[in-house]
Amino acid sequence: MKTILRGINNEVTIDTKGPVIIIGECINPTRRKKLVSTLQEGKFEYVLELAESQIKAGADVLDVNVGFPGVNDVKLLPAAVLAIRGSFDIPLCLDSPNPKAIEAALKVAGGKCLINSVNGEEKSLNALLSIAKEYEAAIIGLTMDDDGITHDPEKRLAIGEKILERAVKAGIKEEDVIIDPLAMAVSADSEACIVTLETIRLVHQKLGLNITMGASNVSFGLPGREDLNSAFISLAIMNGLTCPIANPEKITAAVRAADLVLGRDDFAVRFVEYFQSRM
Ligand code: THG
Repeated sequence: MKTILRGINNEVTIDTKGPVIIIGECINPTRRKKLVSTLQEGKFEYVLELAESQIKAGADVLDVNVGFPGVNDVKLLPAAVLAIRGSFDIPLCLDSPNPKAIEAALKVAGGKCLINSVNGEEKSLNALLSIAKEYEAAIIGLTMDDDGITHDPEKRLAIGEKILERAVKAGIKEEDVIIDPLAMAVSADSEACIVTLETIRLVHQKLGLNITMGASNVSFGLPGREDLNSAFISLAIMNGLTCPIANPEKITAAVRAADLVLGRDDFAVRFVEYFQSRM
C-alpha cells in the first residue's frame, strides 16, 4: 500500500514495504518555550530554523503544530504553513485538534497534506472526513473513540477498521488512511508499549495500511529518552510502523539501521550516506 504526499513539486511515497518515512515532530510548542514566545510575537524565523534542521537531519515530512493555551490556531496554523511553504518544498502534516484550523491550513498549503488527526469519535469523523475529501488530503486515524482509549489491541484495530470504512464511504482512498496505534508513556504504564506494538502488528496484518505514531511519547518522564525511543521504534518498524512522527536529529540513525537490518537498503547506501552527511 502506497500513500503519496506532496509539497508543491516534491513527492514523498510512504510504502508499507518501506523504507521508513520520517515525519519531523519539532514544530510543536510542547516544552519549547521559544516556539511559544516567537509565535506569540507573530515571528516565524524559529519555525523555519526548526524546519531546516529537521530536513537536514532526515525529515521527509514536517508535522506542524502551533497549539498552546490561548492560541488562535485558525489564524496561526495557516500562517505557519505559508511561512514554511515560502522556504521549503516538503509535504506537511497538519497537527491540530481544531478542524477549522486544519481546513484553514489546507486552503493555503497546496500539494497533498496529511491531516493529523481524525479519530473514531463521531464528532471527529463528521467534521474531518469531508474536509479531507474536499482538499484531497490523506488522514491519520487515531485508534480511540467516544469510549476513550482502550488497552485492548483488538479493540484498537476495530477502531482503525471503522475509521477506514467511514473514510472510504466519504470518498477517501484506502491508501490515504494512515493508522496511529497510540504510543503512550511507558513510565506511567508498563504495558503501554506492548499494547502499541501488538496493535501495529494487527493493523499491518489485517488492514495493510501505513502506520504512524508519536514515537517520542513513550519516553516522557524518563532519562535515556533517545535509547528508549530507538529501541521502541526498531521493534515497531519490525511490526509494520512506516512513518513515525519523531525528532529526526535523534531518530534517523536508528531508522536507517532498522531499514538496513530488514533488507530495505541495498549495499547499505542510505545508511552510509546518513553517517557521511553527519560528519
Ligand atoms: N500521534 C499523532 N500526532 C502526534 C502525536 C501522536 N503529535 C504530537 C505528538 N504526539 C508527537 N510530537 C511530539 C513532539 C515533541 C515531543 C514529543 C512528541 C517531545 N518534545 C521534547 C520534550 O517534551 O521534552 C522537547 C523537544 C525536544 O527536545 O525534542 O518529546 O502520538 N498522530
